[in-house]
Amino acid sequence: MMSAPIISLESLTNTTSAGQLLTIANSGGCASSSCGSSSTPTDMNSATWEKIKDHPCFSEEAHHYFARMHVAVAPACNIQCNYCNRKYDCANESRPGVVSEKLTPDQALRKVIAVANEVPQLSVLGIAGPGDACYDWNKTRATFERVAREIPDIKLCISTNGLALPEHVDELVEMNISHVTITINMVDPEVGEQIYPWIFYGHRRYTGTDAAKILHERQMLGLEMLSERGILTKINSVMIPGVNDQHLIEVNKWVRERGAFLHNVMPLISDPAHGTSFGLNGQRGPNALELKALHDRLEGGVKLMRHCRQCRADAVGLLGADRGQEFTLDRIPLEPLYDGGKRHDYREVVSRIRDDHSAAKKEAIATVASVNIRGSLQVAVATKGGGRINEHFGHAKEFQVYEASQTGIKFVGHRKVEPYCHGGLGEDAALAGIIAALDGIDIVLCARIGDCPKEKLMEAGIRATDTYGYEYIEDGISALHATEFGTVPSQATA
Ligand code: CLF
Ligand code: SF4
Repeated sequence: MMSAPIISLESLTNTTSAGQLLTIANSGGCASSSCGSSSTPTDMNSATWEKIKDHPCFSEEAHHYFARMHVAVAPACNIQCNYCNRKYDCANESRPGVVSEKLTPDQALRKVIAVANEVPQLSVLGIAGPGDACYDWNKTRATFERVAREIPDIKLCISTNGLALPEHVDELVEMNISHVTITINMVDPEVGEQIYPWIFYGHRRYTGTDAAKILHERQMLGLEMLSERGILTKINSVMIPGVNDQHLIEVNKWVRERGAFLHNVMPLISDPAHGTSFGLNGQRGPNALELKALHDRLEGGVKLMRHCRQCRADAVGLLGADRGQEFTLDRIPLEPLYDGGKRHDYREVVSRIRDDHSAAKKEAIATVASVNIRGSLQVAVATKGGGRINEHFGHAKEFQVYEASQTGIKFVGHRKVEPYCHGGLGEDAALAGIIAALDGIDIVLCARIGDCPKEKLMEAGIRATDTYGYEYIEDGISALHATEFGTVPSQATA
């Protein structure tokens, strides 16, 4: 597959001049005139594609190009989850054990403007804890109203446990909040009582199965109301081995019947140091292979989200590369004025690159699917965005995992790691962690890798190559697949 000249994400996002951005785009040679998207995928209507094409969570493809930011404005919560310690962020959407910077609605507006001026990929503002965005509704509403007035094209997104959702659904529609996430961990109150010790509802505290039953009914009602009104709903479920892991198959069926758009099954992250009930009583989370096995069993139900990064409640940037610490209140201007120039120019650029990427991806997937060979290849890719194999092995903070098989090329997840390189030197301890994180991977694709880590990976049974550096991910995997399965002479893994 011939693809456009290589354009790194850095060259797009670190370039300050709009003219430079457009020059880069024009060098791509793609003649698309559509703005901000590649064409509608065949399995989706155009109205739905319009809603998700630049939402990095609702579209796996979009997460290569577009960024979200969260503002932590709604800290009050109306339930207790056994995986949550209220000192930290809401673990229904965010990474446990993290304390995010809490903001007033006015501070949030200031921060959103500062980020929008500096991060051209920004497309979505989310409120995702700590606390519950629907329960602490006045702060959620005040924040979204302020931001929508200043930056009308930003998508608004909330995450909720669902208990207080039904009473706000009509306001969500009026406020043009286009994407909602409900965390649903059970549809059976007997499973629910193992996850939720209490809820606070109608001025009363409930415990046991009574609490779980009310929560379940409110979650289902909220989901049905959102579906009736055409709001796209993602369901988050925390996979808790021995508690709800098998049960999530039932959850998937229930939410499918009620119109959910996406199901995001995330691993429980359980650590005694976080002081949660599960952490303290030894409840473990699933490993990467257990999570993948459950994802595979759920295929065929509600479309699965496999690219969630369980990000912070004050995260900023592309999903795999949090820039939140660059935009704390002490680092942003006191009264920034919104300038949409960079975001506009970035979208122009992406529309061209993305169409080229989309065509390359389609052809690569068809090529792999046409090879009549059983078995699959598990490939870990080092990327920093733009859909390319463009990160050095030693700099990678995560690897994106793809499976190449007779069904084509499928994104199946990611593995977080401590980078191998520190101050230009490789660290053996970090490499041991990376090798452990890459359990089950056949081969690593990256932009560059030195002989030393490559040999140590090989000793652990994991091959690595930079042969396909800077190619589109799917192009690289397709070429590798052909090499591995003998349709072209070997070149990649020597
Ligand atoms: Fe934020 Fe969530 Fe909206 Fe995305 S995150 S509120 S839907 S804008 Fe995304 Fe982060 Fe996963 Fe959430 S990767 S934790 S799914
Ligand atoms: Fe914690 Fe979120 Fe659960 Fe509330 S909904 S208890 S903030 S994890």
